[in-house]
Amino acid sequence: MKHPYPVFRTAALVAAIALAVGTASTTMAADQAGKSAGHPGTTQGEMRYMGPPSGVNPNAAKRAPTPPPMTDAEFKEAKEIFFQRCAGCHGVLRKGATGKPLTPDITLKRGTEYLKTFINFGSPRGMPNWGTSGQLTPRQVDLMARYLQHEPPKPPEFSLKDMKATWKVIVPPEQRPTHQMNHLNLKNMFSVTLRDAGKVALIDGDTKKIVETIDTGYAVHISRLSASGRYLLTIGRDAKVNLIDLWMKKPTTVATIKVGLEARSVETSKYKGWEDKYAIAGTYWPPQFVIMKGDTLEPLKVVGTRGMTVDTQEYHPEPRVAAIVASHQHPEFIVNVKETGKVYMVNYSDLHNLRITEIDAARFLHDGGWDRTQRYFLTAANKSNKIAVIDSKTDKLVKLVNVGHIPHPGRGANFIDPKYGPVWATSDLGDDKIAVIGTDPVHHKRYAWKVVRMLKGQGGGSLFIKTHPKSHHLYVDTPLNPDSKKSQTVAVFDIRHLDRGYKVLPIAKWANIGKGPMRVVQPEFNRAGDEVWFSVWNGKKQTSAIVVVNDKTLKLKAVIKDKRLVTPTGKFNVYNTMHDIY
Ligand code: DHE
Repeated sequence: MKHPYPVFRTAALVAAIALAVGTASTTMAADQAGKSAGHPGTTQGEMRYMGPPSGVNPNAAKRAPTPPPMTDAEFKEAKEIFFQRCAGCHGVLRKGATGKPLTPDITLKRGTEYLKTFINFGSPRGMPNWGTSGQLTPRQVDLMARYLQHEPPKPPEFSLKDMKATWKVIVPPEQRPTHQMNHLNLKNMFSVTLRDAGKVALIDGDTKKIVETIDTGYAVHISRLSASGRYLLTIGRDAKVNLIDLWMKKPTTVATIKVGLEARSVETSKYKGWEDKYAIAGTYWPPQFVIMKGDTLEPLKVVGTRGMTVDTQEYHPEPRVAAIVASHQHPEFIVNVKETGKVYMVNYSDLHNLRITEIDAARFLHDGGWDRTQRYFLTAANKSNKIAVIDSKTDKLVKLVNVGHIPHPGRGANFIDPKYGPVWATSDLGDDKIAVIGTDPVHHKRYAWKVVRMLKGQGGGSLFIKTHPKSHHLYVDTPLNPDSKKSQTVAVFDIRHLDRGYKVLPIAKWANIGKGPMRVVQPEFNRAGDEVWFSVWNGKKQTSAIVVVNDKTLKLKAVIKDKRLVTPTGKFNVYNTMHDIY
């Protein structure tokens, strides 16, 4: 056979001669002794088996060009700036996420001066103007331009063993109550993220009083409820999971674990027969998810998400785990793998023979929620400007629906459109649009999985949209809009008359908490569906509040103020979160 590369021909020839002519007796003796003459500790048999030349042409493996020099102190400073400000968009390994890839094969070709200009002035495609905005000094801009031409330093992996080393069962299941030991109306309890305090507040939805604040991971991202409603799970940005038992006399953390270095999502098993059995947490770093025991958080199975992208089918080393939901159709978790654009249907019925159905959706999967039948999962591929519709019964992609610029639904909003029947809606981060998508392929087939209306809201910078089966209002926040008139108010549409536009509710003004960069964020209904809660998210040292609006009258009902309410953001009503009502 003709060997592709001359160097290998020579090597193969030498090896063949050595094998054929070589000192047979020495070889045999060495083999019998289990040793190799030339490679101590390895038998000739192993040498022959494992040592043939590689098929990779050495010319294809290039020596990396030399990046501009940096001192250790400069490298350390640049690394800190990168992880604080840039990793969220460009990824820890700079392979590209919502921001462009910035690996040395690209940046070295651009060079220091080009990169400095980019960092200084930003770009119309979303790169902030770090220099001219004054957020980075000219010295730091130069530092970052040089840093980006070096190989990205890689944070450590986090294995099952690492997780186990952090795992604590504070109250073992056998020492926990067998029924609810407190008199709280748990179904109307709210778990509220106190972002910069590293806590959640449990707020009684009836009395509007804080029942408890509980220490959690750093900047808890979301709370989820177990199917029975007994356990509340939180996940910190630092990937710490808290399992809180709401049945204890005083709701308390009964187990904790750290599942990685950075995370955003946690969920528990909800399929019939599997309620509360498993928990799952997804991490941004390392890119993986772990399935744990539902009542102790014992880590059982870790699965990496590195792999090929759905479109160009190239390897991505850092596909972060975004939203996770529990299927109601099968014993499955539905896991959004962000940068590769895949939705994993992870069947947890047999963890030793794990079955994952990999669905190709679109890149940059982020958040999403169920349609009203809880069969179809609608999830935003945010920078692809699409909503992917997943059929959790057949485990197939139904449709990729084009919507506005950077859809950001949270879990979205389900309602009955007077003209188009059952629909689900998302607002956008990047424009003022609200896409209303038909979700009923049985009775409203011609509208199913189509944008049936494109409403116009107050503006871009929307993060969350919400309604409730008992409400005829659709609330749309705009906390990231640069205009405080929009970031401090909320738009509300009357679902019966969507073409009439929206009313604006002055939520921050109603809170009456004085000054600060107040942002009104994330509407959440109470259990009855007759009031809606908004966070007025202020600076860490300033007063924040929660404003409760009467959904029928759209009038102010209550303002929750308490010095413990530090930077409230997400709110999760126990009943609605348990039952996926939104
Ligand atoms: Fe979130 C949900 C990621 C910034 C408040 N956020 C989610 C989910 C993901 C995510 C993947 C879905 C989880 C799920 O359903 O399993 N969020 C990210 C980010 O990567 C991002 C853009 C930047 C970051 O560094 O974290 C980000 N998020 C924010 C905020 O700044 C918010 C407004 C305030 C905060 O507390 O940090 C914020 N994210 C929320 C909330 C939800 C959420 C309240 C759940 C909404 C819901 O109704 O389900």
